[in-house]
This record gives sequence, C-alpha cells and structure tokens, in this order.
Amino acid sequence: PAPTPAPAPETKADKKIVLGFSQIGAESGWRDAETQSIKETFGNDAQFELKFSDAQQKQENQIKAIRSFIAQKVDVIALAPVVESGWEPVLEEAKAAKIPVFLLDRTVKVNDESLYTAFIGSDFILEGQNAAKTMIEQLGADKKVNIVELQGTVGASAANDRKKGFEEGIKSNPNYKIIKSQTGDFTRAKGKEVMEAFLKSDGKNIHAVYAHNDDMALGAIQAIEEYGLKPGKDIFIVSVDGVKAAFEAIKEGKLNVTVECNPLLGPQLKKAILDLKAGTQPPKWIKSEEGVFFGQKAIDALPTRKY
Ligand code: GYE
Repeated sequence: PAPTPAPAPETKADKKIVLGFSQIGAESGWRDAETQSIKETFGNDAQFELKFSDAQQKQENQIKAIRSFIAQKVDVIALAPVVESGWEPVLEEAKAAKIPVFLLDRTVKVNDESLYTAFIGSDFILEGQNAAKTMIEQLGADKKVNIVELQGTVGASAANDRKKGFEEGIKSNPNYKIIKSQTGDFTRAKGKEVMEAFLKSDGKNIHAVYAHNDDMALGAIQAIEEYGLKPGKDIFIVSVDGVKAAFEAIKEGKLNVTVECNPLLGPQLKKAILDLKAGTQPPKWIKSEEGVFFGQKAIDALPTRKY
C-alpha cells in the first residue's frame, strides 16, 4: 500500500507574527485615532495577527492582559501604559518568556531599561515647553497671566511630563503663574467639570487655560461659554494633541493653540517589530516629529488633518 503522505510542514510564510496590544481605553479622540491606526496597520497585513485588549483605564486590567498574552505565547507585546510606575513584575515575566515588549505613546519608570525593547512616542516635556512658549509669545511677556491647568491622568507619563515641561517654560517669567491645577483625566467630561469648579471659585481671575489634551480643552470651552465668557478671547486656551476637533475649535476662534502629538503609531510599531525580527535592534526611543498649530496655519491645515 502507498504510504500516507506526511503533512506538509508549516512554511515560514504561514506563520503569523502574533501581536498582543494592551490599550489603555477610549478616553479621548487621540486614543481612538491610535487604536484605529493599530487596527488598520496590523489588521490589513497578512503577516500579523492582532490580539487587542482594552483596559478601561485600569492598570490591573493591563497587567492581566499582559499575563494572558504571555500564557498565549504571543510573539510580541505592545503596551500603552496608563501610568508610569508599577510595571516591573509583569515586564520581568514577559522578559523571562522572551517576549519583546514595545511601549506605545506613554512610557514607564523602571530601574532596568532592558525590561522593554523600545518606546514609540512623543517628547512630552517638549510639548509642555512648546505650549508655554507659544502662550507667552501670543499673550506677550509683559502681561500678567493667571493660568489654570487641566492635568491628564494622575501618574501618566504624558501628564507628569507635560506639566514639567510647561512649568519649565514659564519659570523665567514671573508674570506667568499657575493659580490652579487639577486632573481632568484626559476626558472632555472631567475637563468641563474641573473648569466649572475653577470658574466658580476664581472666574474673573483666570486669563489662560493649559490643558494636557484637546478633549479637556474642549470640555473647558463649554464650561467657559456656559459661565458667560468667550473662550479663546476672554480666556486664552492652549492644549496638546492636535485632533481635528481642536483645529475646528481654532477655526471658530474658541481655542488658541494646539500642540501636536501624533497618535498614528501603527506603521512605526510595525517597522520596529519587523526590524527586530530581521535582527536589527530598533532605537530605544522612536520619537514622533510634531508641530505647533494656531491661527491661519491651523485653519489651512484642517482639511488635510488625518485624525
Ligand atoms: O495626549 C491624550 C490621551 O498618552 C499621548 O493620552 C497620550 C495621551 C494623549 O488620552 O489625549
């Protein structure tokens, strides 16, 4: 009798690269754009299989997701860490399982840098500095400016460093003071709520808002309008991200400045994974190139904005 043929060996081309992505949640327009970029990039590429997990803003959910990715023996993990600290144990588990971890958009504080392969994202300190610099340029260095700050999620690198960069940027000018600062958790609803409270206690005294993201600024704009003042005119507003809704608000004269932060990180992550597979170590920090938008430049850019 003819021997039964051996099953065809699995060829290299059949074997997909399995990527587990632990996303923070869906708190902002920026994050939705990032999620879409990842889903598009990896969903449309037959070399990859994407396992997507939404942590609903909770670090414990992210840790669980990573443990589950390790148990499923994924080939690579991407993590957008909600906060900076507390990652060592789970990153050590991934390292022991020899699964490379890419940090996406926010970074972590760890003693051992070898616990992750690379960070793909922005320079948040620079963003904060640019927000301060543009505010001073637009309002004038000699003017007395009381600023209220809407901070991002407590403990997030994007919040800590945007705060630090902005403080550095106004430090040399005693006219510029942060009179109130509170977290709005990177959401429109909380940004509005916190701004309402600021206006209630200090309304006439507030000259400017610095919001760590556009969504909170958009919430603050609503609060300022409901309070009976004109956002963008009576109160100067600068925020970070550069989502389309921010450009629209600039066009309407309600937002003054948006400092760009690129969420379209899918292609960069894919390149880094493929480089690593091919034996090339990606740079430890894959930085995004970003601009600052206000006035006519923002209005002109609106039709071509991708997120
Ligand atoms: O600015 C904000 C989001 O981590 C860079 O998170 C990201 C920030 C972004 O919710 O809108």
